[in-house]
Amino acid sequence: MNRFKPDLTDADVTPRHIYMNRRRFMRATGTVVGGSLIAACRMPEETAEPESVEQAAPPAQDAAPASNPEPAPANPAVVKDYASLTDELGDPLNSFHDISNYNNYYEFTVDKQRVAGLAKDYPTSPWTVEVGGLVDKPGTYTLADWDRFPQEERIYRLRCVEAWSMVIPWTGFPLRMLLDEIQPQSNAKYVAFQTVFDPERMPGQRGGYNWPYTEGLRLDEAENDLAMLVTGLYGDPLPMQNGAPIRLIVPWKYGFKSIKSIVKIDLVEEQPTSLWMSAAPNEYGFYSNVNPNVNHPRWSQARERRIGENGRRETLFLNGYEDQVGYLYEGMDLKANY
Ligand SMILES: Nc1nc2c(c(=O)[nH]1)N[C@H]1C(S)=C(S)[C@@H](COP(=O)(O)O)O[C@H]1N2
Ligand SMILES: [Mo]
Repeated sequence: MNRFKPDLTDADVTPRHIYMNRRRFMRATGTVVGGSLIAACRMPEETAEPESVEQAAPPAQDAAPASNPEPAPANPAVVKDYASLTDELGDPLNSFHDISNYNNYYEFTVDKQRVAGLAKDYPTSPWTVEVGGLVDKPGTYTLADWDRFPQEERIYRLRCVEAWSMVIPWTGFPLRMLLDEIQPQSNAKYVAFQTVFDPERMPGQRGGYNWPYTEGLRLDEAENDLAMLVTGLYGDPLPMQNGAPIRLIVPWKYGFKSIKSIVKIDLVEEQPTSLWMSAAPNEYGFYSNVNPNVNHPRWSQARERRIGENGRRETLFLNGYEDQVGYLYEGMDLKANY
């Protein structure tokens, strides 16, 4: 059985294509942005590292040739210079390339660098999500239904239980908005999620685990504003490898809680058992909050490798979102409730 392994060797460092996102920007605008300014957004102590030097000098071939300008976008107002954005802690975004080519999606393969190739042709339309359980207004949601919710972009850190992390600009809406619409009944205590089950097209589902992939949140966690249903990445529709057409993002929990390609959402009374809880109950609990003080039985969670960086950085309690979600765990023993 394949289980998460700590991602701590240099052998699996993703090839960095730091400027892919910038190229997309330039393609859209036909202009070259001030690439050398971008490194200034990085934290000062990192500027001496080779990687930052590399960032300060974008490769020449990345610039659009002046003699061959590409058409301006239909709506220039929506074009963003993602390369200049940071999270609220001041750290730059990971590139679109890294975010969409280094994925955990065990339904396809356990090889993070092969997921994109295997997932890219998966049909994501039409797609329905059955929403029900202990609610007053259950329903079958189609892709068009998600457009009814006001979409916003949020930059979140994603911290995998394997001890790597990225900074990612997602598009979507708070899960709370869906919950408000379906009206949970008073005995509903948890939200249970399920990924599509399709072993013909998803080779990973032909064995190994208790498929389909399932996850769950306590209702008050699900109602927290940070919990998002996500339909986009870098301003574009979500790629399949990132969980198209709709996935959960709960940025204060280990990445595996952020279940992809959802087909079912149920309000339930009992705490749901996730795929990872059933695979290795001593290693993966229901809460799975990012916590540098509670180690995985097989490795430390104190530090992490930010994809695209050398070295390690300290892992932050609740992945740096304690101010927003700390109240959910007041008085709880987070070692016992791992
Ligand atoms: N259905 C499903 N959802 C999943 C996974 C998976 O294998 N299957 N992997 C999880 C893990 S371990 C992580 S770290 C994140 C990765 O999301 P990303 O590929 O968009 O970065 O997705 C999570 N959601
Ligand atoms: Mo993960």
